[in-house]
Amino acid sequence: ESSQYQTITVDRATAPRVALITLNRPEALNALNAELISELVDAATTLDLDPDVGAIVLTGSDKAFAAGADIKQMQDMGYPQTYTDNLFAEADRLANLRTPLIAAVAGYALGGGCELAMLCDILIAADTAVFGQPEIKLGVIPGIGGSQRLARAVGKAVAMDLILTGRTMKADEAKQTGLASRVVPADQLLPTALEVAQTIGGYSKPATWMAKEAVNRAFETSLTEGIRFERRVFQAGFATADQSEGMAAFAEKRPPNFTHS
Ligand code: CO8
Repeated sequence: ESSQYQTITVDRATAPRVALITLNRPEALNALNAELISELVDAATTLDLDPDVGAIVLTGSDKAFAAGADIKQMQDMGYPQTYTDNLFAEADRLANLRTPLIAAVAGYALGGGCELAMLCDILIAADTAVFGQPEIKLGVIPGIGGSQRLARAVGKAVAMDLILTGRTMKADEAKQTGLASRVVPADQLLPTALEVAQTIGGYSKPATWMAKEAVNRAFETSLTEGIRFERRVFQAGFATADQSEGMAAFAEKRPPNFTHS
């Protein structure tokens, strides 16, 4: 299945209802070029429509999740080309997937690499992870949502500090500031991320999609509107077979048999 791609691999056999996407441009520390973004969007949007996929893990190598957008590909570009190509706008489609997406980050997650990790719903870091938005050192600024998502994830002071100085932060600071939800030893990164994905994939698919949609709403609207939205989606959950099954299973003291419907 993964053979159709040059810059990523896709593995469906790691755990039930889980898909693993691995960035695979080792010669450039997984720097994001147009081809990689296209392939990643193609793979992820295909998996998003697959009824047998309940969660997607996105990872890189031990050395780098991704060391940024591909600087060599960008260096000779001018404004007309970045504008008409809408450089990296395709990546926004990853944020619109409905399937939960888990970033498993080891090594460098810099610039576009950090932004790609922040596009995901859950970020799990190896103790080797290094995060940063060093674009300022190249004379530019983040361009795949970094200024917005980092500020929402860690707050204004830390986001300004990272984006204006270009300094990096290690896994422990990422955990402490709320960018990462967990930090694990490097050899536990993939097992942990796959286990999290398998757990999510085992729950009712409509429920996990609704939960993700509701949390994301918190970043798009007022508290009152967000709560109103949550209540409607919560109530809609009572139209699913999985709600009847989940609650019956609890009452009958047995594991639920979700049909993802
Ligand atoms: N782009 C292209 N090639 C890269 C990149 C990159 N971002 N990062 C590393 N590489 C390449 C290196 O050039 C090198 O290639 P070669 O072997 O041919 O010389 C190879 O990967 C290995 O890298 P290093 O030899 O540098 O490895 P080190 O272990 O010495 O250093 C670092 C690792 C510290 C990660 C270093 O590679 C580095 O600083 N990389 C650049 C990090 C960076 O600045 N990232 C931000 C990029 S800008 C960005 O992401 C903007 C996003 C939004 C753009 C929107 C535009 C409109």
